[in-house]
Amino acid sequence: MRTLVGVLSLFFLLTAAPASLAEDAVSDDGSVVTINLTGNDALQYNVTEIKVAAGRKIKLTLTHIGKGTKEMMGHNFVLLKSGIDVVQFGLAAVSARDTGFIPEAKKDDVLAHTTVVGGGESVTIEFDAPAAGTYEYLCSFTGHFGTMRGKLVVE
Ligand SMILES: [Cu+2]
Repeated sequence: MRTLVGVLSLFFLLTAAPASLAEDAVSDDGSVVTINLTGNDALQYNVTEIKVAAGRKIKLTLTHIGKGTKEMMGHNFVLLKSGIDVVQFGLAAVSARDTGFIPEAKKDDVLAHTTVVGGGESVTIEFDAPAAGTYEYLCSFTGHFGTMRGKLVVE
């Protein structure tokens, strides 16, 4: 019986952890929304849906919590304008290494973006929340958009 309780509490601990981490990742003080986004060596962001109230300033920090180098396993955060296709952007970004994986021809599709970081590094950007709507974000490093993407919902 004791073992069963132990197993169950471990189970709850494991299943509860990601959700609480995701909640901790976003905080709103009434004027500024602080977002602590992470990327790891398994091509994952910690949060794939972020809800923000309209009119806020957004302070976003992207931290690479893995060990991969910027050259091999770099991560960034690219927020696209509403209606821009993540896959098309991601494919175009493959050949845009020299410009931080922001393709010159598609830079008008971007609302905000960070530079590329490697393992252990972080970068912070600030921008105004766009108008109410849903906006997609991705890591535009070669091939990462398959798993490293999410939605910013402004309400
Ligand atoms: Cu990445």
